[in-house]
Amino acid sequence: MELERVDIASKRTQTGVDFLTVNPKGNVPVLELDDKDLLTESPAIMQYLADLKPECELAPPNGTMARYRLQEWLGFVNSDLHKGYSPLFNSATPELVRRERQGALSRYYGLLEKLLTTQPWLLRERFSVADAYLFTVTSRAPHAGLDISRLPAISAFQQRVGERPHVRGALLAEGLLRDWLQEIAQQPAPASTGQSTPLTPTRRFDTCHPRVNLDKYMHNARRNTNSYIEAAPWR
Ligand SMILES: N[C@@H](CCC(=O)N[C@@H](CS)C(=O)NCC(=O)O)C(=O)O
Repeated sequence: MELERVDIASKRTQTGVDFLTVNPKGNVPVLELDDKDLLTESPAIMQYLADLKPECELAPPNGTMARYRLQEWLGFVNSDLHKGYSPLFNSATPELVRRERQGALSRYYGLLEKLLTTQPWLLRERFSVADAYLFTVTSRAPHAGLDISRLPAISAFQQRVGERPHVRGALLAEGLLRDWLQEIAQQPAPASTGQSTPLTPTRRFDTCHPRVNLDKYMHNARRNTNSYIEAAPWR
């Protein structure tokens, strides 16, 4: 899988392409398939990727009630949370609108706080792409004037997702864990045991404060996600 970054403001990709010729809607993410077909809209992209690797169980099988539950959550995270944040990152947004948006998001997070006090994941015992999506949008909270540190279940959820090796791998691949890597590099080398040392950090990193905003990137992926996963050093 290749990644191509997009500057949202200028609508230019890192290779100089006018992004509006790729996605006339002007939004990231976009998934480009081997046959050059393009898929847009986060919930569709996430389900497509999950279905490419059903053995990873990141989405319940199509046609089951659990799959509709997943779509219910993806719809909520997409239209109520994700798009709820958008005006908070626009300097032209009037203060009244900003406060209204923050209020709506706080109310939604209050509901999620209650839910995540009784179950670890949105689909109860099963981690899914909806959790990954919730994690990503919630990482923006501190940058949008929302204090989620007073919500212990949400904070624990962020930590739980952020500690998953493949989530770390994805953040690393996106260049979002620079500070964490510097921290690791400054630690004394572990005594040699003759075995290779797994890339397992001993410290918690703060997933709520990404140094780079994920939204600046267009995810321009090839159908063969194997190469991306297999080349990853964190496996
Ligand atoms: N409905 C789209 C919305 C995605 C979206 O809003 N992306 C934002 C970044 S988080 C974007 O590209 N905004 C373009 C802009 O602000 O001009 C989806 O779910 O993929």
